[in-house]
Amino acid sequence: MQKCTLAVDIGASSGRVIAGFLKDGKLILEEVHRFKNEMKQGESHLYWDVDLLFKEIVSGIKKCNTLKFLPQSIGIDTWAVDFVLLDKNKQRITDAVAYRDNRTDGMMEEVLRHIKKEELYERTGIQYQKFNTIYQLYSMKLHEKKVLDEAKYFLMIPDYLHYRLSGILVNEYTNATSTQLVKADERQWDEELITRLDLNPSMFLPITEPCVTIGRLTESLKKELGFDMEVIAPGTHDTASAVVSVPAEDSIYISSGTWSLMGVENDQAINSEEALLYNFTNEGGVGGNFRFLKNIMGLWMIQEVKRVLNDSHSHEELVELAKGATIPSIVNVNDDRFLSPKNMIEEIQVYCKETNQVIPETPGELAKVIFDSLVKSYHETINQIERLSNKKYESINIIGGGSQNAYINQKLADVSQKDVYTGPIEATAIGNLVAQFMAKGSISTKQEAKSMIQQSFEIKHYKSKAL
Ligand code: LFR
Repeated sequence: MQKCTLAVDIGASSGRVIAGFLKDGKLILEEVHRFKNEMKQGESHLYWDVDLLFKEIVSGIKKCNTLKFLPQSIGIDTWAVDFVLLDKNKQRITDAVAYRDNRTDGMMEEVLRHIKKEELYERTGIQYQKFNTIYQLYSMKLHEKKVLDEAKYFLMIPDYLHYRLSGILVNEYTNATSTQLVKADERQWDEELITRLDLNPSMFLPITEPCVTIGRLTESLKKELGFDMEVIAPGTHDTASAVVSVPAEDSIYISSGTWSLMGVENDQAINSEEALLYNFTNEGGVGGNFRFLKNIMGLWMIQEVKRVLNDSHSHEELVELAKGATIPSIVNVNDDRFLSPKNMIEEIQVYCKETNQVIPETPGELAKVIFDSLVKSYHETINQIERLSNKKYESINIIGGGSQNAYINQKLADVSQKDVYTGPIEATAIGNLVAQFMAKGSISTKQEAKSMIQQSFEIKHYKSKAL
């Protein structure tokens, strides 16, 4: 049996259980199990099937036996903002409602009746996104008060999955910050804010830092699996884990997947009026810094186009088709209309019609419009980052699955006139593993982690073509 560490990384469309091995200063990854994830339409809400996700995690752990891997610890990361509530018997009493559900329509306005936009930003440093946990909870306060009153424990999705593994309840820091209910300077729940919104502060647990052992497997899981292991909190927000893997010390990053999260790492939160104006966020990072970044709509738009086309084209084919298209149209990718439209193709076409631009018809044209529009948004965001942090950056690191889109990578290098480096592709799982190695002392610093990542994974370089 070979000892390993397990990272569970669940995104909006798939989840993976990945085994990590440290060998001669390098990190080696083996995918143990991959499974589908999707938003499901319930009676009244879009939701994530968290029971199924937990089953898949257990199936992944079981596969280790066949592969002769002996896991020493496990950590889970997922997307942010979504949560479940438990009652006094620690039983789940809500669905894991998905953030693209329309229950948050109008809720930001409701919350802002109790607190000024500037004050909320100053306290939390978190960007205004209509789907943040604060608005989801407020919607429950207005429409599902009974369930909310019954709730004794608030858990984000990875907290809940860690609870199912270990029986221990924690609220992990990086993901907690995405709720817009944590005080940026204190790194704890903003009880005053929570009380002012007439929510119950006692359902939030004291916040636990990442890279900390939560516990060990429950007795029943130990029996079922035939072994025990530690359950360790990584940066449970997938973006927090991904940013740990940015290979360069001082560069702009884009964590590219369903979302494009573009920003830099800072020691202090920047919650100035200008940062609010550009709607930047200061999410809590692994190791005590802040991820100063902006959510850009990301590959969600092309994933939706692909879905509407009944998956007749692969992502790689769409990238090739985009290269051959000539359509010049551009959409504002950050318009809320693209968050959860019924039909992404029609939404893009209507937008182009409304703005008197050429209407994309073919898959290649649609792909080009999306990719060019993303690059335009990245370029604007670079200018905002440099302005807000009062600093010029030489390069951009694109990490995550979306870093394989050669069309976007080259175009961004050309438009920004900066070096673009891409990889590692598995940034999130790597960051998750690094946090577990840090908890166990086999890696001591983030710098050590970065040099190990540089030695272990391919980083590609896109040079800008002279203008
Ligand atoms: C990326 C991500 C983003 C978050 C969005 C919604 O997967 O976690 O960081 O803003 O999903 O949770």
